[in-house]
Amino acid sequence: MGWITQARGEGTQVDAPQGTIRSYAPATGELLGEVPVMDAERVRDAVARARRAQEAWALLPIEERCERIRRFRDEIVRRADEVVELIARECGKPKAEALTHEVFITADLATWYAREAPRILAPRELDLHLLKHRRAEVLYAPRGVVGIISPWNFPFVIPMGDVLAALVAGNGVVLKPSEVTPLIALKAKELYDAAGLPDDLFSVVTGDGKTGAALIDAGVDKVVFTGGVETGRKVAAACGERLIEATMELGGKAPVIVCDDADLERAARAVVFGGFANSGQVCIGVERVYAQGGIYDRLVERVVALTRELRQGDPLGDVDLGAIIFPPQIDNATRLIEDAVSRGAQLRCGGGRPDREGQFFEPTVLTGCGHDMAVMREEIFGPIVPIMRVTDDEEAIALANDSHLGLAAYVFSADRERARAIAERVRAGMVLVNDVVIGYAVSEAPFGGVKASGYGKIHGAESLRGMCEAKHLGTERIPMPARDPFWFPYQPAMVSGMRRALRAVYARGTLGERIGRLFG
Ligand code: TXE
Repeated sequence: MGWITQARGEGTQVDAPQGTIRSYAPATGELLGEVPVMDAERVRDAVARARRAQEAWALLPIEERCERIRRFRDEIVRRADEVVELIARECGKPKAEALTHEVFITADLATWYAREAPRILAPRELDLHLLKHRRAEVLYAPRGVVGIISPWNFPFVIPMGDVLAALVAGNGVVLKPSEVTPLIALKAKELYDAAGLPDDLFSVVTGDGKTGAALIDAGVDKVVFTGGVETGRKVAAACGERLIEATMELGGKAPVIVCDDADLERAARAVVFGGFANSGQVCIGVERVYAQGGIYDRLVERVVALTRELRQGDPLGDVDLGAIIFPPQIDNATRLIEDAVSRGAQLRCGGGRPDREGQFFEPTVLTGCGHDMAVMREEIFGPIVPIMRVTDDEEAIALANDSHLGLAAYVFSADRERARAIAERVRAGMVLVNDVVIGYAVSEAPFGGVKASGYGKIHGAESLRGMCEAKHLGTERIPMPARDPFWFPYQPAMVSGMRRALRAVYARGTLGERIGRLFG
């Protein structure tokens, strides 16, 4: 395997010729392809070409843009098997996940954006409560060129969800995929071209962090970044210096709170699925479990038993777990397990690399965990489920909120009101009751975190409007005289009239104030 790794996300390939990146299959070590590390000049050229193509694209009626996006979706659906196989090879996840978690959700996002964008981005007339002589509309104009920088763990659905939203809204797009999984982005561009969309409007620039930094520096009008918190800080700072609006989709540390009245079988299966899907490399994956005393022992027993049944192996085969995509994650998992065990955690299953070729790590369950352990505080982003016993709802909520991250959280209880009450108090961008991770597949719902998990939203109406500049267009309903009473010279009559109006309209209890409250 041709990787040496320094810090997170800065893996360097020992055997790639200068100026190129080689992509390997994490499950087999097979060389899948080689791409250039594009320099700042090539990035600037891609942005300039996108900007030229965007002028005509933005002039198309939105319904026409949506129809072109449907053709792109049709091409993705038609060649789904090809995409699924490449994701499984380059990303190492099972084909079942490549299909259901990546291709299927991308097709749904394209369909929902194409159907709803004409409504969501239509000019919106405001109902004015006071300045009745005016008319106010909100117009949604495309920003220009959107720069997208994406990670290696969902190398298709994450960038494509943002590419689709940006295109539908009338923008040009330049995508810089992760250096670990560049081929999938190039496959997406191939399908885009085959669908007959404007060539330069969407392009892919391959490379590493420097290429990503060059994209921010190339004059884009918006950045959508998905990645780790530390890299996110650098990207946010670079965007801040240039006053470029950025959507930051960063790390997660999703807690699962299992109340003692929860459906044991469903909660156990949710913990195993949420903790080990994509070998745990999921930003909204289950990263810590808080189980109340009345269910703790039975839950641990069931989670361990189900984990032992998981089939791990070649992602092209009939398996549940594939390979670890990025080598540093294996060292990270080992470190977290050793730290937890040294502080008293019990290793119940897994704990190391299975006896097989490739970058695999056994699905691992730790119990008797506590917040003094790194595994309960740091993003694992690997196949480890740490379980901690808690006393009651209050302790579970306090521990769930005791994190610098707040992307997703999950609550299991037979009592929906109880679960809802807990969910409302856990700080996260998405909280699901009696389910895990599926919220990402709700195309209508805005997705994004709080605290160090980032800011801004993808998916939903928020994503489409976020790809636009909102403009208040004010026009006159009743023409005002040339000598506007509110302009120069200020007349005493205007001032005294405003003093009377202030009291008549806003002083509590007056007729005006009551009417105001009546009509909201
Ligand atoms: O991220 P990295 P990775 C998070 C997940 C995990 C991380 C894994 O929680 O922490 O992503 O992805 C480019 N200027 N999410 O390791 O290292 C780099 O080349 C500009 C959260 O790939 O942060 C790559 O393309 N770009 C998410 C991208 O940044 C730079 C869902 C990400 O790299 C750069 C999925 C720089 N200085 C994963 N340095 C969510 N919240 O939805 C690197 N890059």
